[in-house]
Amino acid sequence: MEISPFVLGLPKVELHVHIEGTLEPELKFELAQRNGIKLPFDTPEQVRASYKFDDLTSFLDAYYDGMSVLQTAEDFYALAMAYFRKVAPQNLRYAEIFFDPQAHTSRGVPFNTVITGLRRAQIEAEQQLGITSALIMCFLRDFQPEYAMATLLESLPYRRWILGVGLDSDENGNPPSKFASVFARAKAEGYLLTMHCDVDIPGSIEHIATVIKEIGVARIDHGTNIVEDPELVRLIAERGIGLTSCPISNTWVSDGSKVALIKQLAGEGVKVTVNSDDPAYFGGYIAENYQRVADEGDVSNEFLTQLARNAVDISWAPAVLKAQLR
Ligand code: ES4
Ligand code: ZN
Repeated sequence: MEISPFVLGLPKVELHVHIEGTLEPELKFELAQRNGIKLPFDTPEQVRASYKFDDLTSFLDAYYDGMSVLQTAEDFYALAMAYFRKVAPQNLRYAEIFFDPQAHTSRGVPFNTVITGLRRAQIEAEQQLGITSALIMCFLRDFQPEYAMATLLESLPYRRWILGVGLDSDENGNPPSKFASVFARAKAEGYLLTMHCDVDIPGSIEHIATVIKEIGVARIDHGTNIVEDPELVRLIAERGIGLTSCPISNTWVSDGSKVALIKQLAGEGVKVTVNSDDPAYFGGYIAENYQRVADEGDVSNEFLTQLARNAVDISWAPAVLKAQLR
């Protein structure tokens, strides 16, 4: 994909990227070698060729399998540093980055290992690349809420390094209501709240209503099918609850890019944003996702600027930083 000079130069904010989803095949091989792990592929090209997803399940299988190479704090540092180096030339200024601690603690990698590695990369990226970032801890919704609660309690000593909490993984059969008490506790502990509401899944619109009216989230990850309920659209526009849409990701795990819905929602006053989700798996970082909107949506540069501005507005950056990002 050709990135236009305008898209490349646009100062960007990323609000929906899973750090584990930035693991490129080359780094996967390097870490496997370092840790003495045998991968079921011979080359990074073979790994990349295997990334052909028909749905969320086929993606999540590859995503969780790939994480086996992440063992030490050094590995998590390398993962995050590679991400920052990749997006620095795309003029990424600020990122709120998801991480999935349970995808690691469930296979015996301590929480402390994960977060100290990521944290070191964040500090270095700020000093060396001028990218400020924050972490959002995601709970895996296909595990029991008790495990999410235990993870929440385990995170408390690292409270100052974590801005908020989210909910990801397979939403089918795992509605937001299942995690209401975990999110209530997270809120009481001072965490900001967001949740994935995937598009094109059964019950999605009810899930969106729950996260807005009962959980009280500040943002919704994906959620563009909120258009099905104009009353909810009005509500989020009024409250400034933003959406973090991921066009290229949506082409792989849902029914299309949702660029038309991004345009519609922006037109209705919703703070909708463009993000990358799992760029190493879906083949597009932040700039490629903006370019996808530009190419498919036939939109003006002013519109793209508005999307970037929306991301600053709905970000959880401190006011001083927000002012700089604008
Ligand atoms: C994810 Cl695309 C997607 N959907 C749900 N959970 C996820 N975690 C990482 N990528
Ligand atoms: Zn996501």
